[in-house]
Amino acid sequence: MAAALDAGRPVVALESTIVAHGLPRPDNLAVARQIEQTVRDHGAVPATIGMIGGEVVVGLDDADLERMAAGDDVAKLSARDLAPAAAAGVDGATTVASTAAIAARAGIGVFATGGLGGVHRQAETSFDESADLATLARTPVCVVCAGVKSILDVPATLERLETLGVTVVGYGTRRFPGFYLADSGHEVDWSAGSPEQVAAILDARRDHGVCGGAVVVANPLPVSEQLDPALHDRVLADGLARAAAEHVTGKQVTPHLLAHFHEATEGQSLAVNVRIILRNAELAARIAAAASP
Ligand code: PSU
Ligand code: MN
Repeated sequence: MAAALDAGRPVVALESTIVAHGLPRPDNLAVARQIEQTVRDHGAVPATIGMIGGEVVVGLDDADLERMAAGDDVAKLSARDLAPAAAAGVDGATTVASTAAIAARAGIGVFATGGLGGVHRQAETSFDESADLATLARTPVCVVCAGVKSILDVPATLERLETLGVTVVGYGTRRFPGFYLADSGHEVDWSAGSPEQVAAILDARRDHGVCGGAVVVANPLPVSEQLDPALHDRVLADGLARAAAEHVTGKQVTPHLLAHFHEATEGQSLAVNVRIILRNAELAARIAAAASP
C-alpha cells in the first residue's frame, strides 16, 4: 500500500463496518472480496481500512478481512473510538467517519462506501446524528456513495451537509439518490457526468483551498435495479416501529435497521445493497484513476 501511494498509483479506500456490521454472514466476506476486485478491475488499488489488534491497518489483507467478517467481537469504530480501541488492542471495523479520517491522513483521496450515515428520524428528540457528517466537514476526501441510507431523515441530512459545508455532487443527476431507491425525492445543486468531471472538481477544490471538507459524489442506482418502493416503505415503517419498541439506540440503530431490511425483504435489500457498493467501488476507482495524484 505504501509503495502504491508513493508511486502515485490510484488508490481507493474502503470501509470495514459494511463488512463487519452492515452485511449478514456469510455473504459479507465474499462481498468484501468482490468490492476489492471491482476496484482492481477498474484501475485502482483497494485499501480496506480497519483495526487489527489495536493497529490501524490501511489495506487489510485477506486474513484480516476474514477476521472482520467472522468476528463477533469486532467493535464498530467511529472516529472518536479509534484511540481507546487502539489502547485496548482490540479488533474494530471503521465507519465512514473513521475510514475517511484515516484515508485522508494516509494520503488517499477517494473512498467508496454504500450510504453515508446522517440524521436519524426523530432526531429532534433523540439527537441521533451520525458522526459521519461532522467528520466529513473537516476531512478532505472524495466519498462515493448512493446518498444516505434511506432509514434516515434524508432532507434533514441534506440540510446538515449544507450547514457543515460538505460539497454534494450528483453523479449524472441533480436528484439526490435514496440508497435502496434511485431517487430520494430531493435535489442537489451540482452534478458531474464523468470521472474526469469529478476529478476537475477535486482539482478546483484543492487549487482554491477554501473548502477543506469532503466532496460527496452521490451515485444513484438505475431505477431498474432499485428495491421496489412499496416494499421499501412497508419494511422501513415496520423496522422503525420495531426499533422503537425494542428501545434500540445509539450505534446499534443502523445495523439493526439494515438487518431488519435484509430479513424482511428475504434478501432483496441485500442484493440491492451489494449492487450499490460494487457500483460505487467501480466509480471510485475510475475517479481515482482520473484524478491527479
Ligand atoms: N452504508 C452501508 N452499510 C453500513 C454503513 C453504511 O451500506 O453498514 C455504516 C457505515 O459505516 C456508516 C455507519 O458510517 O453505517 C453509520 O452508522 P451510525 O449511524 O451509527 O453513525
Ligand atoms: Mn447514531
